[in-house]
Amino acid sequence: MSVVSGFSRTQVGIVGAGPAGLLLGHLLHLNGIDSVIVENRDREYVIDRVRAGVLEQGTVDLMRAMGVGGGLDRRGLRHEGVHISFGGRRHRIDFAELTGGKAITVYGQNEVVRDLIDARIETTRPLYFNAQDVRVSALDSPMPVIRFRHEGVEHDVQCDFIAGCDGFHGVCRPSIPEGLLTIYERTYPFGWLGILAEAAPSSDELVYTHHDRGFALFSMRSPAITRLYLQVPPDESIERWSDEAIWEEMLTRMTTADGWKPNVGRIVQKSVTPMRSFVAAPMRHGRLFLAGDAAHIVPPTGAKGMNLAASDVLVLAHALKAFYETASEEWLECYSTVCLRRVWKAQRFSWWMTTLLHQLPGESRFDRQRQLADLDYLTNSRAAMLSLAEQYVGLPSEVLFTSVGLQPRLPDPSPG
Ligand code: RFL
Ligand code: PHB
Repeated sequence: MSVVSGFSRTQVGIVGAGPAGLLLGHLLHLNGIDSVIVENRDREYVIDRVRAGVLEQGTVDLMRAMGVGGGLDRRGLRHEGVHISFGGRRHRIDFAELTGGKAITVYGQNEVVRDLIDARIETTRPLYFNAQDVRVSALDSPMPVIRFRHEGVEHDVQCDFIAGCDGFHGVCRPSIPEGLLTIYERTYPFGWLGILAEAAPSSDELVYTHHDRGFALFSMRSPAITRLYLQVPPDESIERWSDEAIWEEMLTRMTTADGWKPNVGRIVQKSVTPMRSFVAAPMRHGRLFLAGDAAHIVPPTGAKGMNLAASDVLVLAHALKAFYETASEEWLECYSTVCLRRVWKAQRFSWWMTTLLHQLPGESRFDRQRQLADLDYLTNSRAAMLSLAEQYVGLPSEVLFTSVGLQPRLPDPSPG
């Protein structure tokens, strides 16, 4: 039986403690803005979920400037390039040389979320895990409300604004009245089978492989853990894949003519993910602002999802800060427009990487030769390599760090 605990009040109610919600909460904290974060899963589940691994240069710079980059600086792996493999040969694209020193950092989303939860707890601002029956209402009034049950107690949080950071399957987007959102969607006729293996990475950088049997991706999480993906049918059952079958297929697709291949080790996690492109626009209804996967999904081939979540909340934090400091709603009004410019460029890039590298069922001989010509052009033209590099490391931010009171910081030099 639950009891009513009454009402509480906050400036910004945040639904979801993934990267978007936690980063937003901390940006607001650094600007003296109060928030309550409400998450429907438990802390371990949120941290253990295996997902993204690649952080753009701008996401790394943002976390560092926010004072939450310590783990990233100690355990993140800076990569100054990436390999594109096709026809049995690897071709390196040198990000640092092409973009004036920019790079990506491989640091698991688990670690990002763990670091942000620690930072939130240190602020002593409220963060509820395991919240049940989370609902949002009065979205187009000046005081929207988040309701939920926590440890048997009903909570009613009155907010100035609500940030819907509750991912693709959350409650915020479906709470917007029907007909107000335009949905843009594309599903792909394949998915990714992903594994984590106890094996030292055999390459210092990621390898994206185009192969007649389908796409494969070599990545990593640490000097002892390799992360690998295989293109599979979209509804593939993971039970159909024994560990031996996974390794055989990985090695068949990834081994190159010079003998490079991933190291084999014990598989400690495996799952299948469907692939879709999705945008809901506008990313705002009244006083509800959607951010991250709640508003858009990209196929993971461009490694953009978590990075887009970070750029959305940087724009949102800036808009909220401007509102509280000057009562101006100008930035809140253009939040969706500003975010969607970046979102659509990331959508285009992720779609392009996906269609460049995967086997498309039913493709014609013409399509196949065009794909190979695209790969040949990409790996031999400086202009094409630069285009990939500048998008992969991340296009410039829409909002300056200084506009949310942050100063750029150098990496933390302290060892391990
Ligand atoms: P999240 O991470 O889904 O967090 C949403 C949170 O909201 C909670 N929630 C609710 N809370 C309260 N009430 C409700 N009713 C709720 N419903 C849901 C959820 O439990 C969760 O904690 O969304 P957010 O914060 O927008 O972050 C987005 C990223 O998680 C996502 O875009 C990335 O993981 C995508 N992605 C990648 N992104 C990158 O930038 N680089 C990568 O290398 C990369 N690789 C990947 C990826 C995603 C993958 N999968 C599994 C989809 C690789 C893969 C395989
Ligand atoms: C990962 O390391 O999980 C990863 C890397 C690159 C991608 C997607 C996922 O494009």
